[in-house]
Amino acid sequence: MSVFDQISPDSSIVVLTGAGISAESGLATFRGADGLWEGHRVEDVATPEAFARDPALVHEFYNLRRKGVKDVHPNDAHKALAELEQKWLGEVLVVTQNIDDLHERGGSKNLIHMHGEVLKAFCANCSDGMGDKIDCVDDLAVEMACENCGYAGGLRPDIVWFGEMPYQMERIFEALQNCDVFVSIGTSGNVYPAAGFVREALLSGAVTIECNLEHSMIANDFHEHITGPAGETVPALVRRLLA
Ligand code: BJW
Repeated sequence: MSVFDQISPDSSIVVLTGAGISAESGLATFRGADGLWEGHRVEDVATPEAFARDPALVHEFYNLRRKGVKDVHPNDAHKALAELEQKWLGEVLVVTQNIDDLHERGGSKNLIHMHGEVLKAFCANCSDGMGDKIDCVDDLAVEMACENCGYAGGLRPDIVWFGEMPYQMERIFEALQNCDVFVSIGTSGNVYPAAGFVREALLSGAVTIECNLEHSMIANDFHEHITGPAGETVPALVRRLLA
């Protein structure tokens, strides 16, 4: 019996996405051959300590990423997930680790950006990052003053760095505890808590499916592996679920 025979058409689906889903849109992944930025590992730039030590370098990293996002478009995998959300009888929640806006532009509505959004910012001097965010389409710089408190140097991209708490964890864990199907797309399973979501879904009795170019670090936790580029495998998976 295939795992697909166990999925009823009104079941709850949680989809976790990572950098691999945006790769075919032209955005680099973190840990592939092209995963370094100017010789820095993401772990050395994406931390509050790195921002305190060299804010100009961290701003440069995210200014380039912001420019990159504006030049790319959602691919067939993003669009297929939006179609699934529209047509599926049960709930479909997409939890993305990505800071780009390709899921929203692809049409997804029930979406959580657990690691933040590069097109938003907040002032660390007058906000804890949980409240109102500022739209941020242009470059950020150290000398820019916050419009709210007037302090220069506090503005930072709305990114969850290593050591910081990802967003909406309560809502995510509640969804995992109630899900029937967990699908992981284009993520290597290196970074927690996202890498632990599949275990949580297994505890709920969910069917777990991994779509990736290769088996991830946490591949053993999946009932089904669909190997290949997300732009092909995700539309095929959605067609199969909707059939
Ligand atoms: C394709 C494809 C194609 C390619 N089609 N597939 C020791 C043990 C356990 C945990 C820790 C530990 N020490 C520290 C920690 C915690 C730490 C952590 O996990 N560190 C690890 C390095 C070990 N985590 C944190 O600090 C997090 N916060 C936290 O834990 O708070 C406490 C807490 C406690 C309890 C509950 C809840 C919270 C915060 C993590 C923040 C991560 N931030 C980053 C950078 C910011 C965003 C940005 O700049 O963009 O987020 S790191 C970076 O990695 C980014 C990504 O979202 C994240 C995941 O990467 P992803 O998406 O998996 O990309 P890759 O490149 O790794 O993989 C791509 C995959 O796609 C590959 O598998 C390819 O094969 C595949 N692929 N092309 C299909 N076409």
